[in-house]
Amino acid sequence: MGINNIIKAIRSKKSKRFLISTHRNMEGDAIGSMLAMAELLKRAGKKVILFPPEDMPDTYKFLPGAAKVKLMSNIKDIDYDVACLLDCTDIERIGSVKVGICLTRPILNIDHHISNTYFGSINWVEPNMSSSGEQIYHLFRKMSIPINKRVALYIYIAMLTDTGSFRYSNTTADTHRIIAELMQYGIDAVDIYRKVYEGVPRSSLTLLASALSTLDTAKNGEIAWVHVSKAMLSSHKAGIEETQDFVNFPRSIKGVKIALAFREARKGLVKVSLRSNEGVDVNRLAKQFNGGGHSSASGCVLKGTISGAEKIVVTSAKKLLRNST
Ligand SMILES: [Mn+2]
Repeated sequence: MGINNIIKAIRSKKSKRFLISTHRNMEGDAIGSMLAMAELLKRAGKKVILFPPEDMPDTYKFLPGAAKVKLMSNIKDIDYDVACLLDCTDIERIGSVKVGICLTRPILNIDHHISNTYFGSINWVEPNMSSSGEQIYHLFRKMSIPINKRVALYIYIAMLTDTGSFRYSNTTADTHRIIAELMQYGIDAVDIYRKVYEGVPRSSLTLLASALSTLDTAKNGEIAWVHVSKAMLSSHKAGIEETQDFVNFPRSIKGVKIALAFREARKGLVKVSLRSNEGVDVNRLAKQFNGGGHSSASGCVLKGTISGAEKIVVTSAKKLLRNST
């Protein structure tokens, strides 16, 4: 089992210094898992080097220990024994900090994406778990390291955000059991919800209004999508990170099986978010375009224009629905 091999690697006397990293565009799971893993390793008597692919996003700066999540200035020549990569489908997802990872040293790959490429020297992949944070919870329990309020908060944030506040299909009975347990450490769910999801800039809402006006559908309303162009971003003075959840709006329409959001990251590069209802496997769709993720939530990147990307992905989405009914 993956978890046992991970524990063995952590306990090994030869492994003293651990480097921890995660994917770019860090969200709640990436950040929560990284901080929780750092606590676990420290309490197991290890030295920890936090090695994030970017600076801490503003939303999560309220977390204790947030100040330590900073992109290092010299990402090369980092001295460590074992690298621990969290919530990453493949090693490319850590972005430019990859140059700091020495491929001859062990890599622990802890992830919950079905599309994981098993890039590590030790791989622990749990597609049935809600989040990498949930995996770290099991590490604490299995290693008999007590959880405290701070760790409970990190894991709570990871599970809250990756399940879309316990709405997505990765929300299981185990998810709720673990959350109930974490709340006993004094988690203030109302306060966290407000900090993570609200307090959005005005620009996010005006941009959303404009994105919603691009709503289009196909196949009798079973496929629905919106887009955000570079021009829309600049006219609302908004950043692309403010559009991460936009795909949930077409997804919420009655009868929609596949929802898409096309976001122009820069000229000639379109990020596509794919979501599904009723068990449709959009990971298969994302894979056709060298992307991946989970069966009900995936992503891919296409070169070209937004309208070009819409045409080709919607055509494939229609085919997927035709073949799955
Ligand atoms: Mn995750």
